[in-house]
Amino acid sequence: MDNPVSLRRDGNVAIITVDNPPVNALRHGVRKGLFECFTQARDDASVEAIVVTGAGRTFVAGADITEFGKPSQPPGLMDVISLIDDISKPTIAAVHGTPLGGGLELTMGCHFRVAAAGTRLGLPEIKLGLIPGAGGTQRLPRLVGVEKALPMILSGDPIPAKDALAAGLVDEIVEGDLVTGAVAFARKVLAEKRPLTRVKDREEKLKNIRANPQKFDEIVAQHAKKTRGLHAPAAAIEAIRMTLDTPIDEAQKKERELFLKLVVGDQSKAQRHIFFAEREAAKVPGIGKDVAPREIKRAAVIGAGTMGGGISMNFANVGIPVTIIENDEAALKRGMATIEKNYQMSVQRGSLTPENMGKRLALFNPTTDLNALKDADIVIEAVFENMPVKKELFGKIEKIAKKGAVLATNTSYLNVDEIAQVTSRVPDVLGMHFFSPANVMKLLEIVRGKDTAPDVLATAMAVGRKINKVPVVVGVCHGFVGNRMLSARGIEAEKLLLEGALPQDVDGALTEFGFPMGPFAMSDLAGIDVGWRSRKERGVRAEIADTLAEAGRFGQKTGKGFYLYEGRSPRPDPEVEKLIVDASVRLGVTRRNVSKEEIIERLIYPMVNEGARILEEGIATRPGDIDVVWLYGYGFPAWRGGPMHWADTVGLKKIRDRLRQLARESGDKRHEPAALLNKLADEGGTFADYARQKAA
Ligand code: 3H9
Repeated sequence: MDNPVSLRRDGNVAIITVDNPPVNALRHGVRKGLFECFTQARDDASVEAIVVTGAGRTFVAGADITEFGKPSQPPGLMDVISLIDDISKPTIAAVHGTPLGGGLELTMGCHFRVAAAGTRLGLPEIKLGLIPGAGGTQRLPRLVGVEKALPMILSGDPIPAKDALAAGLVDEIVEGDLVTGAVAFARKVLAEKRPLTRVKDREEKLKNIRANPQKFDEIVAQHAKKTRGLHAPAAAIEAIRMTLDTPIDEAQKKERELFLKLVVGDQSKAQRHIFFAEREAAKVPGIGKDVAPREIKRAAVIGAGTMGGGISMNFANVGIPVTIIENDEAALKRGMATIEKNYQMSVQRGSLTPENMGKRLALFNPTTDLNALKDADIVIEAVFENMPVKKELFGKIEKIAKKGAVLATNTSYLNVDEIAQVTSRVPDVLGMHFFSPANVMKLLEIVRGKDTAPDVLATAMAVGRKINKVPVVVGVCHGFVGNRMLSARGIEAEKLLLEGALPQDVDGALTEFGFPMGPFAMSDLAGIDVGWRSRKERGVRAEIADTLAEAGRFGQKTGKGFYLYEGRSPRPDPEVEKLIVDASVRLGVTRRNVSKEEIIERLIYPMVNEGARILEEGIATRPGDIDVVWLYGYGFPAWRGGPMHWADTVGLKKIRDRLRQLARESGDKRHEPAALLNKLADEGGTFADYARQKAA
């Protein structure tokens, strides 16, 4: 029997418990159960107060996201809240874990809120391309004021219970058993005959802003930063603005309309896709819950350069001691100085206390002695990207590392199986590919070797989560998922320059699309010399990038690359334009106007094609995994859902046909559509269909 909400009694107090694992989401059965239980408690004359709480790890964490886009079944959450609103007995929400979204809205329908210590409360709808749709935009400002509510709603970030108490969002923090504390609180309210003011009637915290409505725009200006191209933040601001002058019932209706418009929109669909894709990516075929990860108490990172330094910071940040190893003292010193500087910057920004900086630095063991890795449970190699160098190093590592240690390489392109082969413990070896800056970027590609042991893979996944990364398992191939697709994009970007576009045209089209930066600005940031060296090794040439590198224009670090730099901001350079035009002439290419639309098609369709090949070859498990890689590793806009989801919205037939045309016109075989893309295009299918069929 579907009975996710129950009612029990503690004397004169009714206790309503939501029990809908894992996060007590408000699916239809829960809303119905809440409606029935509140009605029953309201109508029972022997009940004098009502407590609502959640079983398991959290109070209600929001609406059930899987129900969005399906026909809604009454009662809606707003019906439940309206019912509670009209109850004249004290109603108390007793919350723990993460009361979020609709869950927090439910609590704001009650007269009072008590929270367990450690609770985090928030309205994260914005992260799903939505706004709170059950009164949140009206009630939160009434409880905490617009100054606090607006940033909470626009960021979607939850706040800890003690801040919620200080702000007036909760009335008491309960130490010890939550429900016992809530019942005691209810009795106190009854004994003291506290007035039962509904949240919807509280106007106190709005008085100030209503008297100075121009302050609203000042608050908006402080917080509405990264909203370019996004619909939800604008809607949230519009809804919150109504607290200034619109009666709450009318404002809630309008809020609902805004919510419903967003829910059917492409942006929210894309962001919901990412929410689930990220969680799916954590599930690795063949690695069930029965595969226990190995215990990781100490880490060692070899290489104190930009990557090694960033990687080791991740460990220290979560309290894991890390040995960082370099060849010589000078390089080690430089590496440690950079790490210290990075922490210092966090202290200056206020995101880290000097005390915690000290604690983190104390976890580092910098050394030039490779033998120091002998105590590490995980060893991550982050040295120069060169196969012979890595092989030689792994030969040494395996002689020193303790039995059972996970041996990882941070290679971004090389064959992990080949590296593993030089050791006598192939199953312990895998790739852990971090993205620069490694202490900031969320993505972690975990490269599963042909013979990597299941528990080694499970360990890498667990470590990834522990150090706050989004781990995605990928297979062995040149560049794995992210860089392999990036290279497809890079080749086209170069071609576009030769055909008529300038770096600022290409980068401009991509930033307008939603990327934080385009390929040429990115190249300047990473250093043009990096790709140049690797191409030289492989005997390939990128005409323009290589000409720039040969002229000593390495990008930001030399003040010149595809752009000119004063500080970090790029400026188009007439010299580069001349160099590009000369290259076109030299190669006999007639320059023409290249439209923004063509730039997007030429850059992203080949990525989609490469993504389809990656799926065919089993390098990625699901299209959603590829989307997660591109979102967290390369800044693909979340509201477009990643390249594969975006391709579905464009239409796979359209993409396939355009790729065919490109292949014909350019003679470039890489544009020939992948078999999977052809099949789906012929069937009128999508990558989402493919994912569903594969999962079934
Ligand atoms: C909303 O409330 C709109 C209202 O304003 C208006 C309504 C009218 N629904 O993340 P985890 C699943 S919008 C359905 O791994 P954690 C999740 O997919 C909603 N499913 O755990 C996963 O499934 P699986 C506002 C959900 O401990 C499992 O639960 N609320 C939902 O790391 C465990 O999740 C939010 O946006 C959901 N709402 O983190 C909160 N939430 O095991 C979204 C989770 O099959 N949720 N699942 O892969 C979260 O932020 C995190 O899940 C949470 C727990 C912090 C709660």
